[in-house]
Amino acid sequence: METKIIKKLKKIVGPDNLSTAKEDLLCYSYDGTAMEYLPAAVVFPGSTEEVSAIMQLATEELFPVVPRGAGTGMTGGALPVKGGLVLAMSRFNKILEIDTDNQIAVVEPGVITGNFQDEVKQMGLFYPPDPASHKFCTIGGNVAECAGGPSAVKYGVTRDYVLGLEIVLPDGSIMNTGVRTSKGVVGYDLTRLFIGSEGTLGIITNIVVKLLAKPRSRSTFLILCSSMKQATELVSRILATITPCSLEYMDKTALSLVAGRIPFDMPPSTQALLLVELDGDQESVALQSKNFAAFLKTENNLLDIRQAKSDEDKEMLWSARKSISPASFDLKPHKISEDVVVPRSRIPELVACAETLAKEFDLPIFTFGHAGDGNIHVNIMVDKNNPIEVEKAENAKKRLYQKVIDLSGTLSGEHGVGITKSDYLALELDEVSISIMKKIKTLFDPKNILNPGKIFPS
Ligand code: 2HG
Ligand code: ZN
Repeated sequence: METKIIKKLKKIVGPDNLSTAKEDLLCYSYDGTAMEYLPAAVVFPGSTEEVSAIMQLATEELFPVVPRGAGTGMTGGALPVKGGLVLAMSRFNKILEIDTDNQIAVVEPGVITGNFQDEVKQMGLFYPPDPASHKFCTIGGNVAECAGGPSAVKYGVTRDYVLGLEIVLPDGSIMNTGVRTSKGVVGYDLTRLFIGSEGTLGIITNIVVKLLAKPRSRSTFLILCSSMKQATELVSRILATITPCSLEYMDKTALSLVAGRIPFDMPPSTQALLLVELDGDQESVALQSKNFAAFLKTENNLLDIRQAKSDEDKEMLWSARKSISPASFDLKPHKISEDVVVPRSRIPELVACAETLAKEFDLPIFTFGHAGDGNIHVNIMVDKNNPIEVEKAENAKKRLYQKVIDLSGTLSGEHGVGITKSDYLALELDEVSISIMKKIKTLFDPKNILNPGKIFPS
């Protein structure tokens, strides 16, 4: 990047809020995919006006700008694949307002999701979207990717909680979308267009979210199963009986990665398990738990059922569940992490396919995730320094994608397209949809300066 541009950027944000030092750039060169692309500079704007001035400069000088939250994304959304400027939103870290009467909050995009959840909880409120990385990821990143998590089965995903956005467009103009009310249908829904747009259309600088009343009680069960088939076939029957707030699945490998964190003993014959949580007020949770236990009694051949007796046990169970992703690197140094979704009744076919692929390609491939949504993480473990393994893993991924489409599923439930799925866009979307999406991108970003190289095949 030319020195004159660096000088102009420093003038906008102040000299302390920009770096071109290699040791700083390295920290902004990777994300949850473990791929690396070095930017030319990283900038830390402190206000919407500064973001706007940066984008005006980028439009004049035509350099790529890549917005970044905490870099926990799993498809390369925050990677500067074409170099240029990383726009780190870490100074946008304030919760600006929590309006308890109207159950809304206004937050800056760099706020850590888990911190925000804790803050509203203290006021008796609840912000449900709970990606496994909630302790490190940011709300801005969650909006950009439309993140979900275990509670999506009852409460939905980030999209269902965002009421309005302040956005800086690639030409520097500032746009406010949506409402601060619980309803609003004036004009096209530009808010939703930006949710899940992976930082390709504009830079989110302010977010209005809706909140719920905090559920007062929860009850957590582990259902131990003798096969993947047994566990996954149970999913639809559970959902026909109760509405849990979470219904998670782990195969035997996922379980073995975190078994040490689970506060119960489990028979060695456990091949898969379901983690089911019910929430609500005390009376309703007691009733739901009673009905659920009665339902489980009618299920033959379950290995066993455990119910968490204390809050500590519940925390440990969730910590075990949320540790599967980082613990997966015990198996191999890298992974292809998938977040495919199929209709719930087709999960048994999906996990069987993953098992077949593991055998056929002789790679560790395991499955876990948000079974209540049909959203299963298929992790293909690989050593990227071994080209034969990489080729096998890519072929396994291709076969998996085809199976998902054949099962009427979708390639991504929560991690987005980024660069890891862009070559497969046409497998799921028809030509007309892709062409309309490209036109939308061109409308907002005619010079292709904002997060170039994402979503669409290059
Ligand atoms: C989870 O649900 C995350 O734990 C990460 O979405 C999934 O590592 C993964 O594949
Ligand atoms: Zn997930």
